Amino acid sequence: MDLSKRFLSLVLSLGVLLGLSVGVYASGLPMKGNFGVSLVVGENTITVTDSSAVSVMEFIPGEAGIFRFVLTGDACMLYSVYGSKFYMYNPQPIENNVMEKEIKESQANSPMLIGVLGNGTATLSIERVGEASFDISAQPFETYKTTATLTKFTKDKAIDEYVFVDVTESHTAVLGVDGYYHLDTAEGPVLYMNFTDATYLPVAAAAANGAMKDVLYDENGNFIKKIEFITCINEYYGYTDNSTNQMVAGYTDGGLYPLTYDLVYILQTHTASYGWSDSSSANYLFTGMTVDVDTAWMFPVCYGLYIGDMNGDSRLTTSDAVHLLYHTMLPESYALNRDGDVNGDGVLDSDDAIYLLYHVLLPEQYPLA
Ligand SMILES: [Ca+2]
Ligand SMILES: [Ca+2]
Repeated sequence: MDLSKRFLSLVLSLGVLLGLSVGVYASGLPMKGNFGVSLVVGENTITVTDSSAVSVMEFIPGEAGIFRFVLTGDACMLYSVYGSKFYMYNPQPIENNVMEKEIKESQANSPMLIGVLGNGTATLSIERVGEASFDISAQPFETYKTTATLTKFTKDKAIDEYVFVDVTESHTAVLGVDGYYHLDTAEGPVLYMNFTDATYLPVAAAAANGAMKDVLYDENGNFIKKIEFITCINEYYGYTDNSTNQMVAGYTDGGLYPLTYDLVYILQTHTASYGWSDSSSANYLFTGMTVDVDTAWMFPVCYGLYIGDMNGDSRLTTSDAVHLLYHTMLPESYALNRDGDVNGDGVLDSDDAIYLLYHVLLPEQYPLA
Protein backbone atom coordinates (compact mmCIF):
# COMPACT_ATOMS: atom_id res chain seq x y z
CA MET A 1 0.00 0.00 0.00
CA ASP A 2 1.55 3.32 -0.96
CA LEU A 3 1.51 6.32 1.32
CA SER A 4 -1.45 8.09 -0.26
CA LYS A 5 -3.58 4.98 0.12
CA ARG A 6 -2.49 4.58 3.75
CA PHE A 7 -3.48 8.20 4.34
CA LEU A 8 -6.85 7.70 2.68
CA SER A 9 -7.40 4.58 4.78
CA LEU A 10 -6.55 6.53 7.95
CA VAL A 11 -8.96 9.31 7.03
CA LEU A 12 -11.72 6.80 6.36
CA SER A 13 -11.05 5.09 9.69
CA LEU A 14 -11.27 8.43 11.47
CA GLY A 15 -14.50 9.14 9.67
CA VAL A 16 -15.97 5.90 10.97
CA LEU A 17 -14.83 6.77 14.49
CA LEU A 18 -16.35 10.24 14.25
CA GLY A 19 -19.56 8.80 12.91
CA LEU A 20 -19.72 6.41 15.82
CA SER A 21 -19.00 9.14 18.32
CA VAL A 22 -22.16 10.97 17.27
CA GLY A 23 -24.18 8.01 18.47
CA VAL A 24 -22.08 7.58 21.61
CA TYR A 25 -22.40 11.17 22.79
CA ALA A 26 -26.07 11.60 21.99
CA SER A 27 -28.23 11.29 25.06
CA GLY A 28 -31.54 9.48 25.00
CA LEU A 29 -32.54 8.13 21.64
CA PRO A 30 -29.84 7.46 19.10
CA MET A 31 -29.73 9.88 16.20
CA LYS A 32 -28.70 9.74 12.62
CA GLY A 33 -28.10 12.61 10.31
CA ASN A 34 -30.12 13.05 7.17
CA PHE A 35 -28.33 16.09 5.91
CA GLY A 36 -29.15 15.48 2.28
CA VAL A 37 -32.54 17.01 3.06
CA SER A 38 -32.54 20.80 2.99
CA LEU A 39 -35.41 22.16 5.01
CA VAL A 40 -36.92 25.39 3.74
CA VAL A 41 -39.55 27.87 4.85
CA GLY A 42 -42.81 26.40 3.57
CA GLU A 43 -43.79 22.76 3.34
CA ASN A 44 -41.16 20.01 3.45
CA THR A 45 -41.92 16.38 2.68
CA ILE A 46 -40.06 14.12 5.10
CA THR A 47 -39.66 10.38 4.70
CA VAL A 48 -38.27 8.42 7.65
CA THR A 49 -37.85 4.68 7.77
CA ASP A 50 -36.26 3.95 11.16
CA SER A 51 -38.37 4.38 14.30
CA SER A 52 -35.43 3.44 16.55
CA ALA A 53 -33.37 6.55 15.73
CA VAL A 54 -34.20 10.22 15.34
CA SER A 55 -33.48 11.46 11.83
CA VAL A 56 -31.86 14.87 12.02
CA MET A 57 -31.98 17.52 9.30
CA GLU A 58 -30.60 21.01 9.02
CA PHE A 59 -32.58 24.17 8.63
CA ILE A 60 -30.79 27.42 7.85
CA PRO A 61 -32.98 30.41 8.69
CA GLY A 62 -32.11 33.18 6.29
CA GLU A 63 -33.20 35.92 8.66
CA ALA A 64 -33.93 36.57 12.29
CA GLY A 65 -37.42 35.97 13.60
CA ILE A 66 -39.68 33.56 15.42
CA PHE A 67 -40.13 30.38 13.41
CA ARG A 68 -42.93 27.86 13.90
CA PHE A 69 -42.39 24.20 13.05
CA VAL A 70 -45.43 21.98 12.57
CA LEU A 71 -45.12 18.27 11.76
CA THR A 72 -48.13 16.41 10.37
CA GLY A 73 -48.16 12.81 9.24
CA ASP A 74 -48.64 9.25 10.37
CA ALA A 75 -46.74 8.02 13.42
CA CYS A 76 -44.04 10.67 13.21
CA MET A 77 -42.83 12.81 16.07
CA LEU A 78 -41.05 16.15 15.96
CA TYR A 79 -37.83 16.50 17.99
CA SER A 80 -35.81 19.45 19.12
CA VAL A 81 -32.10 18.67 18.74
CA TYR A 82 -29.12 20.69 19.94
CA GLY A 83 -25.67 20.98 18.50
CA SER A 84 -24.43 20.77 14.95
CA LYS A 85 -24.37 17.96 12.47
CA PHE A 86 -20.94 17.04 13.81
CA TYR A 87 -22.10 16.86 17.40
CA MET A 88 -25.78 16.32 17.99
CA TYR A 89 -27.20 15.86 21.46
CA ASN A 90 -30.21 16.10 23.74
CA PRO A 91 -33.12 15.23 21.42
CA GLN A 92 -36.37 16.32 23.03
CA PRO A 93 -39.75 15.15 21.74
CA ILE A 94 -42.08 18.05 21.03
CA GLU A 95 -45.59 17.81 22.38
CA ASN A 96 -48.29 18.06 19.68
CA ASN A 97 -45.54 18.27 17.04
CA VAL A 98 -45.62 22.08 17.14
CA MET A 99 -42.70 24.21 18.34
CA GLU A 100 -41.56 27.77 17.99
CA LYS A 101 -37.95 28.88 18.07
CA GLU A 102 -36.58 32.36 18.21
CA ILE A 103 -33.71 32.97 15.82
CA LYS A 104 -31.74 36.02 16.90
CA GLU A 105 -29.97 38.22 14.41
CA SER A 106 -26.62 36.67 15.34
CA GLN A 107 -28.04 33.16 14.68
CA ALA A 108 -29.54 33.87 11.25
CA ASN A 109 -27.81 31.96 8.45
CA SER A 110 -26.46 29.42 10.92
CA PRO A 111 -27.77 25.86 10.66
CA MET A 112 -30.18 24.61 13.32
CA LEU A 113 -31.19 20.99 13.77
CA ILE A 114 -34.66 19.50 13.44
CA GLY A 115 -35.38 15.87 14.35
CA VAL A 116 -38.14 13.57 13.19
CA LEU A 117 -38.79 10.08 14.55
CA GLY A 118 -41.04 7.51 12.95
CA ASN A 119 -41.61 5.27 9.98
CA GLY A 120 -43.45 6.86 7.10
CA THR A 121 -43.94 10.15 5.33
CA ALA A 122 -44.76 13.43 7.04
CA THR A 123 -45.01 17.09 6.19
CA LEU A 124 -42.90 19.59 8.10
CA SER A 125 -44.25 23.09 7.75
CA ILE A 126 -41.88 25.95 8.61
CA GLU A 127 -43.27 29.44 8.93
CA ARG A 128 -41.84 32.73 10.15
CA VAL A 129 -44.46 34.03 12.54
CA GLY A 130 -42.87 37.00 14.29
CA GLU A 131 -39.94 39.29 14.89
CA ALA A 132 -37.00 38.29 17.03
CA SER A 133 -36.26 40.29 20.14
CA PHE A 134 -33.30 42.63 20.26
CA ASP A 135 -30.04 40.76 19.89
CA ILE A 136 -27.21 42.45 21.71
CA SER A 137 -24.63 39.94 20.57
CA ALA A 138 -25.28 40.93 16.95
CA GLN A 139 -24.37 44.54 17.61
CA PRO A 140 -20.89 45.58 16.49
CA PHE A 141 -18.30 46.89 18.91
CA GLU A 142 -17.18 50.46 18.53
CA THR A 143 -13.57 51.15 19.44
CA TYR A 144 -13.03 53.89 21.96
CA LYS A 145 -10.67 56.46 20.48
CA THR A 146 -8.04 58.21 22.53
CA THR A 147 -8.72 61.92 22.74
CA ALA A 148 -5.48 63.01 24.40
CA THR A 149 -2.24 63.59 22.58
CA LEU A 150 0.00 61.02 24.19
CA THR A 151 3.62 61.49 25.02
CA LYS A 152 6.09 59.15 26.62
CA PHE A 153 5.69 59.45 30.36
CA THR A 154 8.66 59.27 32.70
CA LYS A 155 8.02 59.53 36.38
CA ASP A 156 9.29 62.35 38.53
CA LYS A 157 12.36 60.87 40.20
CA ALA A 158 11.63 62.74 43.43
CA ILE A 159 8.64 60.46 43.94
CA ASP A 160 9.66 57.41 45.91
CA GLU A 161 6.33 55.88 46.79
CA TYR A 162 2.89 55.58 45.30
CA VAL A 163 -0.19 55.35 47.45
CA PHE A 164 -3.48 54.05 46.15
CA VAL A 165 -6.41 56.34 46.80
CA ASP A 166 -8.88 54.88 49.24
CA VAL A 167 -12.44 55.73 48.28
CA THR A 168 -13.62 55.04 51.80
CA GLU A 169 -12.00 58.39 52.50
CA SER A 170 -13.57 61.49 51.05
CA HIS A 171 -11.78 62.54 47.86
CA THR A 172 -12.47 64.29 44.65
CA ALA A 173 -10.47 64.36 41.46
CA VAL A 174 -9.96 67.65 39.70
CA LEU A 175 -8.94 68.03 36.08
CA GLY A 176 -5.97 70.36 35.97
CA VAL A 177 -4.88 72.68 33.16
CA ASP A 178 -2.10 70.18 32.46
CA GLY A 179 -4.73 67.71 31.23
CA TYR A 180 -4.18 65.34 34.15
CA TYR A 181 -6.37 64.64 37.14
CA HIS A 182 -5.24 65.79 40.56
CA LEU A 183 -6.27 64.70 44.02
CA ASP A 184 -8.78 67.03 45.69
CA THR A 185 -7.60 70.28 44.08
CA ALA A 186 -6.14 71.30 40.73
CA GLU A 187 -2.81 71.80 42.54
CA GLY A 188 -3.01 68.50 44.42
CA PRO A 189 -0.83 65.51 43.62
CA VAL A 190 -1.21 64.05 40.16
CA LEU A 191 -3.22 60.85 40.04
CA TYR A 192 -1.61 57.95 38.26
CA MET A 193 -2.86 54.75 36.72
CA ASN A 194 -0.88 51.57 37.11
CA PHE A 195 -1.53 49.49 34.02
CA THR A 196 0.07 46.26 35.06
CA ASP A 197 -0.36 45.21 38.65
CA ALA A 198 -2.82 47.53 40.32
CA THR A 199 -4.45 45.20 42.81
CA TYR A 200 -7.97 46.13 41.96
CA LEU A 201 -7.83 46.51 38.22
CA PRO A 202 -5.12 44.66 36.30
CA VAL A 203 -5.80 46.64 33.18
CA ALA A 204 -3.21 45.05 30.94
CA ALA A 205 -4.53 41.59 31.75
CA ALA A 206 -8.12 42.72 31.32
CA ALA A 207 -7.30 44.18 27.93
CA ALA A 208 -5.29 41.13 26.88
CA ASN A 209 -8.13 38.70 27.52
CA GLY A 210 -10.67 40.97 25.88
CA ALA A 211 -12.57 41.72 29.08
CA MET A 212 -12.44 45.48 28.65
CA LYS A 213 -15.66 45.74 26.78
CA ASP A 214 -18.84 47.41 27.81
CA VAL A 215 -22.41 47.99 26.77
CA LEU A 216 -23.84 51.46 27.19
CA TYR A 217 -27.50 51.99 27.97
CA ASP A 218 -29.52 55.16 28.35
CA GLU A 219 -31.32 56.03 31.57
CA ASN A 220 -34.33 53.98 30.49
CA GLY A 221 -32.22 50.90 30.04
CA ASN A 222 -32.28 51.04 26.26
CA PHE A 223 -29.22 49.84 24.42
CA ILE A 224 -27.01 52.57 23.01
CA LYS A 225 -23.86 50.84 21.83
CA LYS A 226 -21.23 48.27 22.56
CA ILE A 227 -17.80 49.70 23.12
CA GLU A 228 -14.36 48.23 23.55
CA PHE A 229 -11.47 50.00 25.22
CA ILE A 230 -8.62 47.67 24.35
CA THR A 231 -7.10 49.79 21.61
CA CYS A 232 -7.10 52.87 23.79
CA ILE A 233 -5.61 51.06 26.79
CA ASN A 234 -2.88 49.54 24.65
CA GLU A 235 -2.08 52.95 23.22
CA TYR A 236 -1.59 54.38 26.70
CA TYR A 237 0.34 51.34 27.76
CA GLY A 238 2.82 52.00 24.97
CA TYR A 239 3.54 55.42 26.45
CA THR A 240 3.89 54.41 30.09
CA ASP A 241 7.01 54.46 32.18
CA ASN A 242 8.05 50.83 32.42
CA SER A 243 11.64 51.63 33.30
CA THR A 244 11.86 50.88 36.99
CA ASN A 245 10.21 49.19 39.88
CA GLN A 246 8.40 52.24 41.04
CA MET A 247 5.28 51.12 42.82
CA VAL A 248 4.76 50.49 46.49
CA ALA A 249 5.90 47.20 47.97
CA GLY A 250 4.24 44.21 46.38
CA TYR A 251 3.97 45.75 42.95
CA THR A 252 6.23 45.10 40.05
CA ASP A 253 7.31 47.19 37.14
CA GLY A 254 5.45 50.36 36.42
CA GLY A 255 3.23 50.70 33.43
CA LEU A 256 2.43 54.03 35.02
CA TYR A 257 0.71 56.99 33.39
CA PRO A 258 -0.98 60.12 34.74
CA LEU A 259 -4.74 59.93 34.59
CA THR A 260 -6.38 61.64 31.66
CA TYR A 261 -9.99 62.06 30.66
CA ASP A 262 -9.83 58.90 28.54
CA LEU A 263 -8.61 56.73 31.37
CA VAL A 264 -11.12 58.17 33.81
CA TYR A 265 -13.90 57.56 31.31
CA ILE A 266 -12.81 53.97 30.84
CA LEU A 267 -12.58 53.38 34.57
CA GLN A 268 -15.99 54.88 35.15
CA THR A 269 -17.85 53.11 32.37
CA HIS A 270 -16.06 49.81 32.75
CA THR A 271 -16.26 49.57 36.48
CA ALA A 272 -19.88 50.71 36.60
CA SER A 273 -20.78 47.54 34.74
CA TYR A 274 -18.35 45.03 36.05
CA GLY A 275 -17.59 46.04 39.59
CA TRP A 276 -14.14 45.77 41.03
CA SER A 277 -12.32 42.50 40.91
CA ASP A 278 -9.15 41.82 42.81
CA SER A 279 -5.95 40.65 41.17
CA SER A 280 -6.90 36.98 41.55
CA SER A 281 -10.30 37.69 39.91
CA ALA A 282 -11.75 35.59 42.71
CA ASN A 283 -13.52 38.34 44.56
CA TYR A 284 -15.57 41.36 43.84
CA LEU A 285 -14.97 44.18 46.21
CA PHE A 286 -18.03 46.22 46.95
CA THR A 287 -20.30 43.24 46.28
CA GLY A 288 -23.61 44.22 47.75
CA MET A 289 -22.37 47.72 48.36
CA THR A 290 -23.41 50.91 46.67
CA VAL A 291 -20.60 52.10 44.45
CA ASP A 292 -20.32 55.76 43.62
CA VAL A 293 -18.69 55.71 40.20
CA ASP A 294 -17.58 59.31 40.64
CA THR A 295 -15.23 58.27 43.41
CA ALA A 296 -14.91 54.52 43.09
CA TRP A 297 -12.80 54.82 39.98
CA MET A 298 -10.12 56.42 42.13
CA PHE A 299 -9.64 53.16 43.97
CA PRO A 300 -7.26 51.66 41.41
CA VAL A 301 -5.32 54.88 40.94
CA CYS A 302 -2.55 56.28 43.07
CA TYR A 303 -0.67 59.46 43.82
CA GLY A 304 3.00 59.94 44.49
CA LEU A 305 4.69 60.62 47.79
CA TYR A 306 7.76 62.80 47.45
CA ILE A 307 10.92 61.89 49.30
CA GLY A 308 11.24 65.43 50.64
CA ASP A 309 7.58 66.02 51.49
CA MET A 310 8.21 66.90 55.12
CA ASN A 311 4.85 68.53 55.87
CA GLY A 312 2.79 65.78 54.23
CA ASP A 313 0.84 67.84 51.71
CA SER A 314 1.87 65.45 48.91
CA ARG A 315 3.87 68.16 47.21
CA LEU A 316 7.52 69.11 47.30
CA THR A 317 7.99 72.85 47.76
CA THR A 318 10.16 75.31 49.65
CA SER A 319 7.70 75.10 52.55
CA ASP A 320 9.03 71.59 53.17
CA ALA A 321 12.51 73.02 53.79
CA VAL A 322 11.01 75.58 56.17
CA HIS A 323 9.04 72.83 57.90
CA LEU A 324 12.22 70.78 58.30
CA LEU A 325 14.07 73.76 59.76
CA TYR A 326 11.26 74.33 62.27
CA HIS A 327 11.38 70.65 63.13
CA THR A 328 15.03 70.89 64.16
CA MET A 329 14.00 73.56 66.67
CA LEU A 330 10.50 72.46 67.72
CA PRO A 331 10.24 68.76 66.85
CA GLU A 332 7.01 68.23 68.77
CA SER A 333 5.19 71.05 66.98
CA TYR A 334 6.58 70.24 63.53
CA ALA A 335 6.39 66.49 63.07
CA LEU A 336 7.98 65.06 59.94
CA ASN A 337 6.10 63.13 57.33
CA ARG A 338 9.30 61.53 55.99
CA ASP A 339 12.88 60.80 57.01
CA GLY A 340 14.46 64.22 57.47
CA ASP A 341 18.08 63.21 56.85
CA VAL A 342 17.88 64.25 53.23
CA ASN A 343 21.63 64.80 52.75
CA GLY A 344 22.30 61.30 54.02
CA ASP A 345 25.01 62.04 56.57
CA GLY A 346 23.23 60.14 59.33
CA VAL A 347 22.41 63.24 61.34
CA LEU A 348 19.20 65.23 61.28
CA ASP A 349 19.96 68.92 61.64
CA SER A 350 19.53 72.32 60.02
CA ASP A 351 21.98 71.34 57.24
CA ASP A 352 19.23 69.03 55.97
CA ALA A 353 16.77 71.95 55.76
CA ILE A 354 19.29 73.94 53.73
CA TYR A 355 20.06 70.94 51.53
CA LEU A 356 16.34 70.39 50.94
CA LEU A 357 15.93 74.02 49.89
CA TYR A 358 18.77 73.57 47.41
CA HIS A 359 17.13 70.38 46.17
CA VAL A 360 13.82 72.10 45.52
CA LEU A 361 15.61 74.78 43.52
CA LEU A 362 18.25 72.58 41.82
CA PRO A 363 17.09 68.96 42.05
CA GLU A 364 19.71 67.60 39.64
CA GLN A 365 22.66 69.02 41.54
CA TYR A 366 21.27 68.23 44.97
CA PRO A 367 19.72 64.77 44.83
CA LEU A 368 17.95 63.52 47.92
CA ALA A 369 19.43 60.64 49.86
CA1 LIG B 1 5.21 69.29 51.10
CA1 LIG C 1 21.58 65.06 57.57
